Amino acid sequence: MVEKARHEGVLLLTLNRPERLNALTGALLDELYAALEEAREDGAVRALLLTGAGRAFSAGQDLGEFGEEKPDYEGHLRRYNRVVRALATLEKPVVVAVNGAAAGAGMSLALWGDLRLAAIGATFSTAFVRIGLVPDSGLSFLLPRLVGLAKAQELLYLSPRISAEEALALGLVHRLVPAERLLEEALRLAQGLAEGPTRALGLTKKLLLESFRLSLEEALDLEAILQGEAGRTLDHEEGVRAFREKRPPRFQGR
Ligand code: LHQ
Repeated sequence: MVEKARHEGVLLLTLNRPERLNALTGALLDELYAALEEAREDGAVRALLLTGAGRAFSAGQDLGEFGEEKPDYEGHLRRYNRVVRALATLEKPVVVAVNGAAAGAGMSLALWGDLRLAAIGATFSTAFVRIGLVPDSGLSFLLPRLVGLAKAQELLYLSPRISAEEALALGLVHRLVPAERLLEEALRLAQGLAEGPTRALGLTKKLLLESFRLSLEEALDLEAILQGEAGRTLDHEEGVRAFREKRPPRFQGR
């Protein structure tokens, strides 16, 4: 259900239930979580790429998973939340390639990518209110921060299905790519990041996330601490050496 492939320093994860538009089940979420934890532990993985198989990225929660049973959504959301925490706190760059429809929690997951590409023809819908639910998987946190409160209100209250072009204009994605070149472009981007100064990239990601809850004073202090850490890496030494020698750096992720 989650296909894993290695491309040098990139771990490519593909949501692979194309017959159900990669709708999310507890089992799929658990597999995704395990793969993310593996990526965290494995020093050879220096960037992650997440995409979907078939014509959708993900239709969100599999609405058929619970059958007639009254589900315990609060309990079920723990499985979503640990995936979201794993993506948000993975100190390695995450590229998301949105290959088709991203709806509900599928949209939330897509937005947790640090750099997001979409195929021309991909669509985004928050979907939650359409079925009488509230946004989850961090969407209520992330959406106003990405697009501002006014747009977040529109996307959440009215749940329009928006095009890749609109998503680009809103800043939901960073780049659009013709569908047939999406994976290739996303891999190229992820490979470039995997050859980058992994600690500096990971710590930058941490600073951005922390910035949402810190005062200016606290943010300045945290920058100083993490700059101390980045300054002690071999990659920083190499970056400065390469600059002086007027050549491209060869970062090792250490
Ligand atoms: C589906 C689904 C689906 C099952 C399409 N499940 N079959 C977290 C935890 C706790 C509580 C609940 O919520 C959450 C988070 C959430 O994610 S809630 C939001 C759940 N997702 C949705 O409400 C989205 C529903 N789907 C759609 O809006 C559309 O299907 C999208 C925009 C994804 C794709 O549209 P189309 O390309 O026009 O495809 P389609 O609508 O014709 O769907 C194709 C098939 O896939 C169809 O089945 P069928 O047997 O008729 O061919 C759909 O029923 C099925 N499908 N989404 N989430």
